Amino acid sequence: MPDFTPRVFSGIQPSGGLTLGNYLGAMKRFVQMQDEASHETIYCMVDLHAITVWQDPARLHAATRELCAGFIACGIDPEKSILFNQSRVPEHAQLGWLFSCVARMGWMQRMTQWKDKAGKNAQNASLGLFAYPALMAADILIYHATHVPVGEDQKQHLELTRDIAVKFNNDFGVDFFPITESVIEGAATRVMSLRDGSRKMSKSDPSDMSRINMTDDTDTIAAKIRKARTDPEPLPSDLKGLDERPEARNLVNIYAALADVSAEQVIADHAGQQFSTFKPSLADLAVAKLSPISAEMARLTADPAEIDRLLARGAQRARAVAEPVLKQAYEIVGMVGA
Ligand code: AQP
Repeated sequence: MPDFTPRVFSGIQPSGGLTLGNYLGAMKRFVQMQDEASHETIYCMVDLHAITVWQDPARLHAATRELCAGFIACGIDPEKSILFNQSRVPEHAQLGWLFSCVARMGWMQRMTQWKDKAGKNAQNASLGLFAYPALMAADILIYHATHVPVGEDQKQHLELTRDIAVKFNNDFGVDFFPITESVIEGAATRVMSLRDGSRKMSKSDPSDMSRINMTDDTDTIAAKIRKARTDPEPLPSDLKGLDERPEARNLVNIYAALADVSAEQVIADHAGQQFSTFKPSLADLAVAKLSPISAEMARLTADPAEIDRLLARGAQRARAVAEPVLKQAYEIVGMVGA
């Protein structure tokens, strides 16, 4: 394998508003990785992924701009990182097609996200939803990215990205695509729904009470935490005591991730507390951490022309990396005129 330039890529779908799950599971790590000097960082609003399930066009347009504001408000600096929306860089879809021809149907059928999202009605799901992981592999490999920070739910897709890179390299006898590492780290790599501790917090959950949106105001955040489902027991004195208590475990993890401490530390500090005491502390912490971000998002969203300018500039920088990689991939595959 050649030495690949250390490069970080990740994306978020503008399929709704940014949630606390996206923030703690992905965005916080994006910002840390941006601020480490050892690699370049490329972050993307993956609008082509969002339309694998129906999106209202006007809503998608607004959500993409709002997500861009979210990236910046959380600490992504569009000068340090390349920040853009996926559809503006056509090389993603072009490499995605090559990967649709490399990946196998059986691989896609095993994806738990496909099974969850298509549900019992798989015959009616879009072909794009089925092929989602091939396009995701292209998002990553079009930049020869070596590291991808994601939440726990994306682990399987990252493994598939590695399988696609290996198969492409083997099929064509090249060492062209890197074998990308996933970076799944932090106290909240899987933030669960506030209404059901067995489901992940999700932008597209029909219940708004299941999630904290990064644009929720102070009262809404406090009300959602107060009404979060829990059990009647107080907090235990060690982490093992949370083993069969998914909702309690979730609130402890959220507290830990927001406070930048370990879950063990949260338990040590709050052992024996009833949720009537713990929830208000968590609500205060969440408001203190999230309010400045939502205020900054509102400020940035009020200037859509500036957001569009930043996205256009980001896409230009992204294409400068992506174009030569696609050209070489086309040459490897045997396209005339590549
Ligand atoms: N609940 C979560 N906990 C931890 N990390 C999460 N991520 C998403 N939800 C959680 C991480 O956020 C990044 C962007 O995710 P995405 O928008 O591309 O898609 P998703 O994982 O499908 O997120 P949603 O919110 O559930 O969107 P919808 O409802 O549209 O499907 C990823 O790194 C993801 O791991």
